[in-house]
Amino acid sequence: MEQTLVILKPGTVQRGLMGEIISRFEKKGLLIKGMKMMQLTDELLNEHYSHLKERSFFKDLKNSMMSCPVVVMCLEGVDVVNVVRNIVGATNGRAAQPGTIRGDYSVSAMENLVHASDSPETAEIELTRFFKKEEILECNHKLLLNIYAAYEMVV
Ligand code: IDP
Ligand code: MG
Repeated sequence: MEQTLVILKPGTVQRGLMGEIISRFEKKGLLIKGMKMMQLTDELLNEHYSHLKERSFFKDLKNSMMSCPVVVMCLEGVDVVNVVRNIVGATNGRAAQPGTIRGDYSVSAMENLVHASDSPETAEIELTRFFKKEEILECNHKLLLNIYAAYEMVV
């Protein structure tokens, strides 16, 4: 089944929104396969945000992401990359739809609370970047009974 990386950014941790945001993913029916707190480094962020290195806000973005520990999560589900991007909403919190995490809790383009992988290919690379193999745990897919129809689950 597909997996994706979510990062609860420093803004989420500092504003006491970790529980609220984790709860949205749980209530949707997504499996949490890995979760830990960590302090991000300049080196890791140069890699993670390499697509933004020419942008004027790159240094500010890295400083923000290093301003306190973050929570990294591995979520699993059918088509989970798209499902999570829809729950998270558009990049700029001011433009994100109400009902999405960014639409409900952010008024900023940078301080938008959550990172979520943007494709299954990126998700694989990003999960390897933030988790050791043994930190992503097995769990019984019987937990998904009545969350998906049997024919939807390609385990
Ligand atoms: P995404 O997080 O929605 O996938 P990306 O374009 O991958 O958006 O950008 C990564 C992060 O860089 C964003 O989540 C946001 O924190 C920051 N960012 C992106 N565009 C801007 C901008 O125009 N101004 C300030 N920060 C930005
Ligand atoms: Mg992105």
